[in-house]
Amino acid sequence: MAGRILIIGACGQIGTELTLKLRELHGNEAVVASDIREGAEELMQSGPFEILNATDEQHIREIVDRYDIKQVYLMAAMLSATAEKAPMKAWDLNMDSLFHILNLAKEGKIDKIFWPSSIAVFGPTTPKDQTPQTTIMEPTTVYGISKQTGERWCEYFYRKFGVDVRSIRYPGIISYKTLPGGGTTDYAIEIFHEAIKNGNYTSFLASDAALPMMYMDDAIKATVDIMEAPAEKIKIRSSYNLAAISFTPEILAEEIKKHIPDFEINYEPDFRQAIAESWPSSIDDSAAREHWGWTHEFDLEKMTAAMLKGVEETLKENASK
Ligand code: AKB
Repeated sequence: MAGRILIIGACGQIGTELTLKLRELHGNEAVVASDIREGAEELMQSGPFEILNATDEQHIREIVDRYDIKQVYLMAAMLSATAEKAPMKAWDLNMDSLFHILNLAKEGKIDKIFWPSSIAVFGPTTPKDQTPQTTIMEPTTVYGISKQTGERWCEYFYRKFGVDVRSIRYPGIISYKTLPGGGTTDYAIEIFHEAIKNGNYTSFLASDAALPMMYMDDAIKATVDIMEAPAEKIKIRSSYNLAAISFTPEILAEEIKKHIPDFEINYEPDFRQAIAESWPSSIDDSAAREHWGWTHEFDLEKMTAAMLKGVEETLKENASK
């Protein structure tokens, strides 16, 4: 089969669901999953899989040749909280992997790239509410610095070499199939697991830490939509602001209480609170809506109901294994 898709970081929180969606859309054999370790059973069994370190340029090139890869989704990255503990490792992973893929496209070996950026590109000097697409960006985390730098390089490769690279600034992504690893927004997933298992949760963010968030189904839809849009509609080649819901731990806890009335939340903010405070509370994503027709489906109520159902089913399935 000619012109396959490669997902690097396919076993992560977003990579897993993205791979399954792309296999549903393009056929199992057309989508090659890869990661540094094996992942969920459904992903491993539904199509081709390769163990791949995203910083290993030669191995990436070998896989691109062997499978005749024409599109790459580069989902491997070290997220905000983990990156603060290993700054140079995070920088190497987040930047080297991007350069390997940008260079493959520059050489004409691949046609299209998806590379995720994040709300972490913003910093304490950025306007916090309805953060505009173009504004002050002075990120204070290693992860944010790597994503902002990546955005500049994506735009540079587009302008200079015509590389078709597309990107969105993901907010915190909420899902139940695969756990996230090392993000500041992860509390919004942990809370559902703890609410169902124990009826209480201790949040590592303060009660009023408002952050932009999105349910996984919307994030996957945005990713597929931006990649399928005609090239002329993608007018921003750094990265698009993307938004759906914004809430605080307290507001989320109130929503969960509508389903689990005895649920209790406590607050013990740790180093991740400072990261959250440096990020926007809400995002203006009108450019994505105007340019390539982005719309979201899940509000706080719909997301909470879907998460409680999904986490409960997953916990039951795991218990019966
Ligand atoms: C993180 O918290 O690091 C990520 C992100 C917002 O990019 N979820």
